[in-house]
Amino acid sequence: MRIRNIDLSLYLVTDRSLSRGRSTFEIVKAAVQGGVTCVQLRDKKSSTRQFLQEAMSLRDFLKSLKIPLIINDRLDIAMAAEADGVHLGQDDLPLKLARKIVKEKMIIGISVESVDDAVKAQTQGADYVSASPIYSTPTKPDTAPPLGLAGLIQIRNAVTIPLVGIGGIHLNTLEPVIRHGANGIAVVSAIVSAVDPEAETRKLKQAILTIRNAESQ
Ligand code: TZP
Ligand code: MG
Repeated sequence: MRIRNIDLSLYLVTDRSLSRGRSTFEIVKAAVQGGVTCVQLRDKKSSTRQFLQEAMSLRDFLKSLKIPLIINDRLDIAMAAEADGVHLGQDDLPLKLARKIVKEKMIIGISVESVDDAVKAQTQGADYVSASPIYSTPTKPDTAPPLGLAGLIQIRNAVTIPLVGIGGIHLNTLEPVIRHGANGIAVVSAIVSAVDPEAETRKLKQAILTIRNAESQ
């Protein structure tokens, strides 16, 4: 069932190949202890069955904690696992069709690489957009050119739905992303490749809260 008012403050995107031999479940558990507010299962390598299995065990774990589970790319797996949502890229199942299938029962997030993408996503009923990538990142070499902070600001000014930044965001680069209006940051390597994912998550979360507190003074 869809969790309303999704908190995107610190959004973990998983990647087993960058997890230093640790399982995705182990990383998610540590990240939850550290304070992530949303988890996306992203798996480009597993079979459908393995992907589904992982989605189901994460769903069982996260449900009791009321942390939303979003499935990357695969609406079928999101539905079968009864996840909270699906995250679609510009080359995945079109948002309009995904919305037609799930109606209002599921969160749909969209990766956007331009103002036009963002406006279209909002018009077609996306629940949030991720501006992608903010900075270039070795985690995903095949991205569009980085938006930078200038691109992020343009997207922020163009849409009212929640927005996260993704790509090259870690402890030393997150501040301007939050200051320029992102509702949160989505990270892969900052958490999954950390020597201590729980401690790193805690630092990221604290940094976000500190920036927000300073802004509300
Ligand atoms: N989409 C755009 S950039 C990216 C994805 C999945 C990877 C972000 O990884 P990192 O390690 O946080 O830079
Ligand atoms: Mg995709």
